[in-house]
Amino acid sequence: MYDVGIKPRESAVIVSVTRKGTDPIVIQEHLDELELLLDTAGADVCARMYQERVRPDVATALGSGKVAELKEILEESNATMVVFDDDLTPGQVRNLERETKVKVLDRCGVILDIFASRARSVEARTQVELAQHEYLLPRLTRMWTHLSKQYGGVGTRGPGETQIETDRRMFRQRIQRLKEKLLQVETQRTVQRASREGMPRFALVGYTNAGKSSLLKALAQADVYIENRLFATLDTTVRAMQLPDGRKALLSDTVGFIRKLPTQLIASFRSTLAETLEADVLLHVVDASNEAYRDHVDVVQQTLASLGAADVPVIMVFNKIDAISDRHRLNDIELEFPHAVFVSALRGINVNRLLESMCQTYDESSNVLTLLVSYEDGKRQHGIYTETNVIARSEEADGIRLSVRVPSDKLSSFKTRYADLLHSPS
Ligand SMILES: Nc1nc2c(ncn2[C@@H]2O[C@H](COP(=O)(O)OP(=O)(O)OP(=O)(O)O)[C@@H](O)[C@H]2O)c(=O)[nH]1
Ligand SMILES: [Mg+2]
Repeated sequence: MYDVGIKPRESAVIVSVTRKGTDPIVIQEHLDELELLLDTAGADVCARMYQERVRPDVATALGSGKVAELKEILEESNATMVVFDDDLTPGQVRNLERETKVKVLDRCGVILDIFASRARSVEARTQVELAQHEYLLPRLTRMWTHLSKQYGGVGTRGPGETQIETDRRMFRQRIQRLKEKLLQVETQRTVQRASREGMPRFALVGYTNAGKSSLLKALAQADVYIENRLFATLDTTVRAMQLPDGRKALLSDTVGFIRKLPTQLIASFRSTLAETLEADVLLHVVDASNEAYRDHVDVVQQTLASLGAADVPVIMVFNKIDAISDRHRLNDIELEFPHAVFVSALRGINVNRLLESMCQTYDESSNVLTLLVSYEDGKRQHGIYTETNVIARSEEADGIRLSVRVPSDKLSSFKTRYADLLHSPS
């Protein structure tokens, strides 16, 4: 895979260009998060700066005065790169690099770097590599200038246009091949998925580091990777678990979301996410101890909507309540989210209450039908058992009465095919 640019324990200056009138607290929160991202990528932050502008400068994002200030900061520090919290155009990166003589990255570049170093499974690696190629394609000039700097020393000119054209062609071919490879993996997954049908399915979603994997561990007693870093999880994990009434269910844990998650990443992770989002109920996990929890909730809701999952029933789960000392904070959240469940995955607080809520939400949200099938019709009995979740069965004079739960996406087709057996619940 390509290295977007960060070497372990480099030092960076971070920059934010914001619209006029942005709340300074919000700016600092965003820069805090960028600092955390850089820490995860392996770099330290030695200085931060921001500028409010009506709109970012077309050539250098920052105004010329601020660029001069940035150069001074760079001279006085040992920083080897500048990282912008905002998306930069390839042109802005080039101009800024020429001015500052250090590497210039944007937030997307950093997130891609983290994903690249953390992806483990073949699928995640392919997805990340695809996203990187899509991101780098318009920026190839810059990358090659980097390479020539790295290998040819400062001052060497970038490669000629012919070289860049050849590389662009190579990138396009590679993108094509990666897309084909992903399609193959997806087909395999559809086959695996079919064998899991019928069980209630829950999916953990939420901002990165909210505690999704910790909840998977608490709910399904699964041994999963948990770390106080962003994007600890990149591969989707599905675990079987037991609901309080004894039913078996499936619970999945997947990659977390973040503000400005690169569109290239959302696009290439779409199929993994789509599988997760086909769940009957989503558990939206929020780190209630984070000052910016409200923004996190918005980001996750927007991301879910952009993935077409806005209509899936959701349980709001506010996690890390053990780490909140301010009782008012909890009261505020309770007022705004009256149906939310407050838990601590780490301490096991209220896990049982969450399990109850999962049962209840699933039952309320799913579609229960009653069917009467004749004793002789073994074929259709078999069909019903494979396609639905049978909740109750009673043998009666005129046939077998079955109460079944049908996944929402299959409901209308199921009703059409079994119309003659449908019975109003008695
Ligand atoms: N105090 C406290 N810390 C928690 C709790 N739940 C999780 N954590 C910590 O929060 C950090 C992140 O937990 P994870 O479970 O890895 O979070 P995640 O949502 O899976 O994060 P990503 O996979 O990186 O998106 C870890 O250091 C956990 O130990 C909790 O209830 N209380
Ligand atoms: Mg995780």
